[in-house]
Amino acid sequence: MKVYNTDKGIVAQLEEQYFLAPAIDWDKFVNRDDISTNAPSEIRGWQSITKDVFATYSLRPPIGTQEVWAAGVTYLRSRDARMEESKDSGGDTFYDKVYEAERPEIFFKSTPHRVVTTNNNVRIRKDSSWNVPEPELTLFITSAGKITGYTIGNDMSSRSIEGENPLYLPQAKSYDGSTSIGPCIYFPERPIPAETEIAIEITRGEKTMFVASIAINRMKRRHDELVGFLYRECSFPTGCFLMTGTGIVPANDFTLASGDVITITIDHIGTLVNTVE
Ligand code: DO4
Ligand code: MG
Repeated sequence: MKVYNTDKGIVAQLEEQYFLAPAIDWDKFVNRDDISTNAPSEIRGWQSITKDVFATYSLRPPIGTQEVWAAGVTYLRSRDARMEESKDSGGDTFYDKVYEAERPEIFFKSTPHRVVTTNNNVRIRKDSSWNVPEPELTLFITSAGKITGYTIGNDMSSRSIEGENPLYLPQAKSYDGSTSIGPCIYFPERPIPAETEIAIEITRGEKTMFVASIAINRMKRRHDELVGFLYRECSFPTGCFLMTGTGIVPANDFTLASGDVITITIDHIGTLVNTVE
């Protein structure tokens, strides 16, 4: 089951059928541990709409009042890229330590008002010279701490600010237009398969500037391990989102430019497309 937030209300997709609920509260609907098993029978009582009608709706970020958090240095490629970018500041040693440590890196990424979705613009900071997207499988976790859903996340990042000093991480990561999630939340009956692939393409005009993919089983940490740390001393009354870190970082000579189109696809979930403002 996939659930979309639209200008007309919540749309649920069951296989190839679409159903609209104009007046259901997003937070209440998504924050339930039994959503994948019990919601489909309720949804079949909603208003049935065609795929063509759904295509005329405007998608909103699939978020209500939830916070977005992010895990970092969960893949080897991320560890190596951060070590390179921060070696002049002496910050490189933090990254190999956190990759091996019991406690993962988890940071606050975004309040809902900073979140955009597919077909919206993402932003790069005006005071940053080196910028990349980070394509990340993103978990939806209920207030009870159960991972029930998955979406696609783009953890837009300033490598120049983060590389200057690891203490600048919040400025490198959290700013208007730095967070894209969507296009839907995918609520499967079983956890997403370990072989699930994340793929990214960055185009500039007609030219493909970067293309890469990675399977989520290349991640060093388990999803429940990350959630366990996040929920240790934080409560989330309506659930929350957790980006699980990137395994894809472009080479050091690449930086995003205004007009670039970032396309991220994750098996089973769909495609998230954003243009850099
Ligand atoms: O430590 C810096 C951020 C790491 C990150 O965002 C990632 O690995 O995805
Ligand atoms: Mg990241």
